[in-house]
Amino acid sequence: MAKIKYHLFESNKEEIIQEIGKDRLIEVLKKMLLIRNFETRAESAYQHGKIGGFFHSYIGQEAIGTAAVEALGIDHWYLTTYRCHGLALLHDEPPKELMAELYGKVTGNAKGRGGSMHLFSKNLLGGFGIVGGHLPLVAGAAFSAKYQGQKDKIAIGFLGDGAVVQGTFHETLNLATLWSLPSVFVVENNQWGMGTAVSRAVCHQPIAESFAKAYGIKGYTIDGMDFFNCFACFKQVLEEVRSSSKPVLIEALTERFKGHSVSDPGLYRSKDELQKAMEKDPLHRLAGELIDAKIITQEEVDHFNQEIKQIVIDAMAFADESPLPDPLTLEEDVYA
Ligand SMILES: Cc1ncc(C[n+]2csc(CCOP(=O)(O)OP(=O)(O)O)c2C)c(N)n1
Repeated sequence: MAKIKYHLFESNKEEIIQEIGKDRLIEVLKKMLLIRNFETRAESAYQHGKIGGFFHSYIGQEAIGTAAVEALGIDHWYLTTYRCHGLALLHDEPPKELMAELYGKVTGNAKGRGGSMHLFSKNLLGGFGIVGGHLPLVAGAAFSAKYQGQKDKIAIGFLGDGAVVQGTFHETLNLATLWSLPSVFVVENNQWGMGTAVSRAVCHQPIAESFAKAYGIKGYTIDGMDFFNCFACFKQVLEEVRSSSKPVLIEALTERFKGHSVSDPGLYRSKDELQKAMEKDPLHRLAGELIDAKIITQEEVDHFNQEIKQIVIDAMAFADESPLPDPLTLEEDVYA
């Protein structure tokens, strides 16, 4: 397979550090620590039989969602896949309610009815379990913002590389372009579908640079392991979408450090490949960069990590102690 030539979005780390400032950057790091701790402990709860159904970890991909929310804010419409825990935390949903949702408890984010794949918030219209199924809804959310004259508001949808080969992806990009819908589509290319390498599933790569051309829209490739590179691109794209009211397609190059889901031992990936991927850890990278820039010390990082670990442990205790939903309420809040 020929090596793919990417044109990475250009960004300047020092300028972005200045722009975001010390206090916000520490908050950003804390958010990434929260996602990492939440995922790690929730996965162990799954293995102890506390969580049923599916569980897809966002570990390795944290910089992308974190940078998007930091650059855009949470007042836009967001939609994502089943890998949705991180985005729900970034939308300030309480870790206790999110953990309780994973445990299927009545105190959960969706009263225990949605589980791991269907977390939501006021502006996060959901995690979705059907590959590519949420993409027309991104167009719908962008349409509603435009129709209601909400000039600042855009819709942003995250998808996996596997969803690029779904009809919904192409139908949505076509319509969003035709109708000038203010939307951003972020392909989180973690190199694998369920066990199929992206090169065996998608006929053209780089994904955004190739497919954006077909729709006459802008396409960018970003380093999904580099918070600063992601942030710079999302910030620019927000202005572009607002002024052009055209969709933009982004490909974020990333890696998931776990199997596709908790039940996947990932035997299709060699130990060496995984090791190389983990050397690019976005959380360690950001922490190291903030230490180098004298924004934080290693001791402070460790201290925050301990504090955040405790938040997650408390969330697990809350979920454990919460009751299961009453079966008699099963048909409440059902719209279809
Ligand atoms: C329409 C549809 N087909 C198949 C599946 C089963 N399935 C779930 S996840 C997945 C792989 C998707 O990979 P990708 O889009 O790259 O996302 P990632 O899991 O890597 O984040 C498949 C085939 C599904 N959920 N929906």
